[in-house]
Amino acid sequence: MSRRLTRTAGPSRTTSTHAISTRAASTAHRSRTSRAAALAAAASLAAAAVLTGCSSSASGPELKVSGAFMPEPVSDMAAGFLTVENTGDAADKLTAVTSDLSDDVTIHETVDQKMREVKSFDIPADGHLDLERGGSHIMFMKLKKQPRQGEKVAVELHFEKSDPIKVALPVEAPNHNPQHAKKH
Ligand SMILES: [Cu+2]
Repeated sequence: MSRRLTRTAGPSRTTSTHAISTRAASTAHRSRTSRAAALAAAASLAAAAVLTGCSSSASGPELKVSGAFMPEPVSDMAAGFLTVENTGDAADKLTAVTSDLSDDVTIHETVDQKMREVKSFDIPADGHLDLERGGSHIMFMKLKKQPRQGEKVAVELHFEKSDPIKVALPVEAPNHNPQHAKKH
């Protein structure tokens, strides 16, 4: 297998450029106010719930995907990047990604500028998972066709708890990097 590929893009002499962001591990965005509001709403709706058959206020992961893209591939493999935000009160995991583009799609982390496959990525409660250049990413091997800039690649994200989410990755320029502006 040819999975153990070293990164060749970018200046390999410098070591600090592609440091992995640790922000994903922190749970920066806590919003207790919305939970309090939800509890109040749930209390006032308790009687109504009897009529509608609703269970108590929903809890669990609440996932939303943003910032997805794929740099135009320059070989028969490609990478995908995106952010999964979890506004729910329970953690989830990204466990797999599927796509018509490839039968060999895996999720990779990057350690010491080398990437390796992982079984899953944590998506903390009130937190987010960032797949970004120089760090964790979706890996597409043995592409069935060569997507071009301006096209979209459909993928389906699979999670431990949440239902799958379909995402269309816009294909951007090979060197596209939205993270570039915010220096680490
Ligand atoms: Cu990879």
